[in-house]
Amino acid sequence: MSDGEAQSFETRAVHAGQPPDPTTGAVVTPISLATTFAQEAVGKHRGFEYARTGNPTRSAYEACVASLEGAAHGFAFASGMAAEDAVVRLLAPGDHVVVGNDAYGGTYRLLARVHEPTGTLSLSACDLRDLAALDALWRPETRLVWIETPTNPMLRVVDIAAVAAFAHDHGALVVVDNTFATPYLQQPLALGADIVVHSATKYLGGHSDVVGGFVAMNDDERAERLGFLQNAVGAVPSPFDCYLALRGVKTLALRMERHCANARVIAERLAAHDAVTEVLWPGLVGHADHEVASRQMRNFGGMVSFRCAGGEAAALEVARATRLFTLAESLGAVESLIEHPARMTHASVTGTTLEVPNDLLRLSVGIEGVDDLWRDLDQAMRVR
Ligand code: P1T
Repeated sequence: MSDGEAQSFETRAVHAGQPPDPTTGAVVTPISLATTFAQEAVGKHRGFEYARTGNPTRSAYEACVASLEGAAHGFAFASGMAAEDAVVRLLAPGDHVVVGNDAYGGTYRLLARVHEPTGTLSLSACDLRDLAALDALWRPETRLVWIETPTNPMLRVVDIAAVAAFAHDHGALVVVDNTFATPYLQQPLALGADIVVHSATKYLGGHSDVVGGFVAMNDDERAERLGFLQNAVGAVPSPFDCYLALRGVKTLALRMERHCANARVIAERLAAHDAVTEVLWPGLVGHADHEVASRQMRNFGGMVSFRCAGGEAAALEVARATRLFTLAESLGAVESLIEHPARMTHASVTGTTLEVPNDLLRLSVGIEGVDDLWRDLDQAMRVR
């Protein structure tokens, strides 16, 4: 390979930020537990001083995920919410934020119930697929548009390039929560977004064994401020968390391929099932945002939501009756999960414009054998 030639996503996932350990030759990035690092003279050190500020395991992980997002800078956090909170702290008091009206309940809660009451920001929500709606609630002090795409849990797809063009024309930044798509399926910075956030707890980690968050961006000045906030506020992940997340990221491309393939089969079979009134998966040709998704994503992801004939009671019964699909919050790991957003992950948005239908079930389709997964869902939908 010639020097300037870009390495593939798969190669960077395995190698970016992870050369063999210079001391021992270990091919796996060591879990570096030291909280402090010796200095030869005051201020003379090898890049690390104190582990909240920087840690070698975290640096490797940050370099790897930044590379996967096509970002110059990456910052790891103790959770997705901590990552989001750090981004919100980039705002000045009185700034106006627009968030999509379908987003993770915790994101809305952070914006509306933590930051808005203290005056950090004022908040509006709208369907970000509708630029006229965005225009209608735009204010002179609008500084940030918060996109989640695909959305949680309705699997709507927002046109990142279109919203970024609008926001930039009007002097605002664009954040994309890339948790559902992952950098393997979608590259928000290349599409014009300014900042990418992740719940690394999901596909990046990929194995339901680490809670984490991530922020990636290109702008040097903004990155310096974000790095300051990461250190000053201190919601950093442990070295072991960083090791687990980095280990997960190595197989991201392989896992996403299988998640997407399994999700396609499940979505198509659900669409043909008489206990189901609507299937929400952007890969279906009939999905309202299929065209945008085909343009901005490599594939359509492993999350499938569907609405049950028979309303909430039927949905709760299906959620109770699956065996292989574990009834649990979260998503994005190798094992399949099912949940009822209205009562579980999105209970905090009940009564707001982000409320979700109560006959909706959300599947995180794992990497198991797809026929086993289908048999499980099919038997659960028969138990009525
Ligand atoms: O749970 P945490 O790592 O703090 O990440 C929060 C978060 C941020 N963004 C999106 C799109 C998310 O889905 C989440 C967390 N979501 C769930 C726990 C869930 O089951 O939907």
